[in-house]
Amino acid sequence: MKQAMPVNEQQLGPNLTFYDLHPPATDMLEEVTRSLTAPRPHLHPKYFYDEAGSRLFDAITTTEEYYPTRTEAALLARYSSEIQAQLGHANTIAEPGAGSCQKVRLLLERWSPERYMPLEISRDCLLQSTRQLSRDFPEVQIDAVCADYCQALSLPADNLPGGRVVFFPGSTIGNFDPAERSAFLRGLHHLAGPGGALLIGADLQKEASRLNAAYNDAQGLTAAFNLNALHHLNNALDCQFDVNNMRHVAFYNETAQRIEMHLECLCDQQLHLGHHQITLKGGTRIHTENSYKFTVEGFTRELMDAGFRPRGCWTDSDDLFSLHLASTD
Ligand code: AVJ
Repeated sequence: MKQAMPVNEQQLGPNLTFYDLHPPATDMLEEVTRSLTAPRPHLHPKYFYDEAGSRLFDAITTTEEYYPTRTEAALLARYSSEIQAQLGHANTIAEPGAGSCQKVRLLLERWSPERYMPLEISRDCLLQSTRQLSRDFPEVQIDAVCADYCQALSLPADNLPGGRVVFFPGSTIGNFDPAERSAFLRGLHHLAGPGGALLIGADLQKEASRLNAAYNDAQGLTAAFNLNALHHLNNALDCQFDVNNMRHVAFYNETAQRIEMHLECLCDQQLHLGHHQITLKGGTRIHTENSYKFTVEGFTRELMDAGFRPRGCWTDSDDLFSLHLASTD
């Protein structure tokens, strides 16, 4: 196993410990330059989530068209005890990419685990959300881990008792391409450890019209969310995107079974990337996100291929969304 780097451990409250795994600062300029000058220009979906972007995402989840968040929340509320019964003793809930730690509250209330371990790359976001959480749940020990969860899936797991439940809601798994997905699911298997389990949300395939509407809401919030990635780059790198001359494009690619989001240049765009200037021709599309849609059978198969044993699957009456429970052994 990889040798853990020195962990800065801080006691921030009676039930709140902060482990700083020093996620390496990525060179944003270098990464963005490489992806915008690639044969197919693209941007990683993480660039959506600056402060404004996180707020826009929250707003999207309240629109009529965007069904995943509320459907998953209803499934969790309805089946939490059934899921818990399948789990045996869930001593620890671990959540990669926990963000504001909102969704887990229902599980903390109903399952009363001993420990909650959010992993989150944004130090500020993690500190803020776990400070509040530790007050609201004084009986839960919170081990907040500041880490890039893609790199840290093997980390402070070692000294914790078995029976970790990894919680990965929201169909975030849909952002990964098939090959990345299988590697990532194996990482989650490792994080859950012996005697552990995975509770994961997966958005389901359905009529294209419904999917297209969910990513083209009438209020234009998804468009604003997509375009906000450019504001984020302008603010962070001063690359001078003319955002008013960029257009949100989102559609269901039925062959690949994914929503694709792009940003299309309505005219030539002169960009400043450090010392370099690049031009994106009018009509160029920057690919900003894939959101894969699954079948229950297909996703169950992927879980098995990653070494999990499926323990249960719950869907809503319209088969919009699925929650999967799988154990590591
Ligand atoms: C957070 C990745 C699950 O794919 O539906 C929402 C992001 N993008 N609207 C999704 C998103 C546009 C969302 N995930």
